[in-house]
Amino acid sequence: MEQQLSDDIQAADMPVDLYEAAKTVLEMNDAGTYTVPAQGPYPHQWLWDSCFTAIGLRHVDILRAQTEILSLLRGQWANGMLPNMIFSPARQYRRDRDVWRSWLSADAPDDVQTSGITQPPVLAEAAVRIGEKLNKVDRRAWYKTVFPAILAYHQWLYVERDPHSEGLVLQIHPWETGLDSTPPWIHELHEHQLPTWIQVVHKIGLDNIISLFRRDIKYASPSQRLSTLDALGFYAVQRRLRRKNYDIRRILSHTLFAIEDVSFNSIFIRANTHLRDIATFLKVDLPEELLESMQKTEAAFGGLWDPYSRQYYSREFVTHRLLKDPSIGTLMPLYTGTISKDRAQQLVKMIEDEHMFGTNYPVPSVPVSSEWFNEHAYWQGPTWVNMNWFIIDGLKRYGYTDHAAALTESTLEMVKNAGFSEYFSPLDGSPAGAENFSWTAALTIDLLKSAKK
Ligand code: 2M8
Repeated sequence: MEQQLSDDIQAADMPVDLYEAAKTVLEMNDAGTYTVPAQGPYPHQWLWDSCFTAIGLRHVDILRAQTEILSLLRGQWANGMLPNMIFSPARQYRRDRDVWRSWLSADAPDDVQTSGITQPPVLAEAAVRIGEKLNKVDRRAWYKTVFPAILAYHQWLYVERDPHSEGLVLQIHPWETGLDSTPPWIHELHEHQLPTWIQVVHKIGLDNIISLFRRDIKYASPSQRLSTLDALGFYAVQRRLRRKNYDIRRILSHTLFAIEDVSFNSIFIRANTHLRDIATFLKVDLPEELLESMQKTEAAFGGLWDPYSRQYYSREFVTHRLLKDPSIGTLMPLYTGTISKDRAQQLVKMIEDEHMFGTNYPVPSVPVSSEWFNEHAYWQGPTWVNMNWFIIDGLKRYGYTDHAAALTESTLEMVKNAGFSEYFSPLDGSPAGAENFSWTAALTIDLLKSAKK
């Protein structure tokens, strides 16, 4: 009650138009028990999108925020996996469901159709953020409801995605990182995973015809999306996973395309901390084996640091080779809260550097000095509000409150000027991608609320 009152007072001081406009976007994208990322290009439920949406919605309607999370759990597989997409059952999306054929795996749920891969584990963060808004009795009930699912999910990540018990978890498709076209992954895709048929299609210029069938470029300029060559590459990886019935042993038995992504693992470390906190609150013990794995992850994470360039990178699972195409992933360890103060300071220096991430509207998804940088090209340059949200949270926890406040302000200004776009140019803040994007709206609400704290 007390918390609710103080939030109401804060809401009174907010730029009402931005807050109200953000609420309207979420209402517009509300599909009943979940929120679609955007009308048109994204008609299904996505894993980390719903988590971000719930983080914003908790300020508006806590019950609806809880429903958003619970509707995600209906997609959980029997082995604990949470899929990155739960498909709309509408007739017109049959092709999307058929591409994945989740029914090929005995672990997939019977009543909903899903993808066969996951996305960054933001679920524990969303659960805790909702928990913060509840009184102790309601929080206990809430945690009791979601704890088994989060526990099963984290255990699955260790069992299937850390097969050698080395500590870091691997990803098997760029979509699992949420940063689809991020340079290190695209580089690897071209190195290991472009079958000859795709190269032939590209050579004879058939990609133009294939583009006609792409839903995403009906809603955004092709220059702001994945190239058709890369989209075909993604499709080839997905088809291979499907051929193996999403069985991880069969998938990993013959592949060089498995990466321990720095951004995913950063989010996982933070999520483990949240899971431990939830267990403490509920006074339940986490399995010893899981606690050991969590410790191992924090220790192994140091292996992603390159002392020469003083940056973090993702690495190949098989060879442990660091993938040194620079990207926003290098900053995500700030969000873990477990790296040293010295390393955090190195990362903050890069955020300040105008030749790297210190643009007019930070934080670019690729540093401006990189040959990959392109201000409007999907995950190869633009600023994304969800990434800023992670970085702001990390900056605060490492004591960089002024940096966090400045980044909050520039993010809100960008949204206020350009609307709730999917992403933005880090140079002039101009909008790109889909319009009326849910996580941009939801996290705007959260930033508006948190800016006062
Ligand atoms: C984008 O990814 C999907 C596939 O999962 C796509 O390209 O169609 C990414 O930006 C991802 O992070 C996001 O969750 C999804 C929906 O917003 O779109």
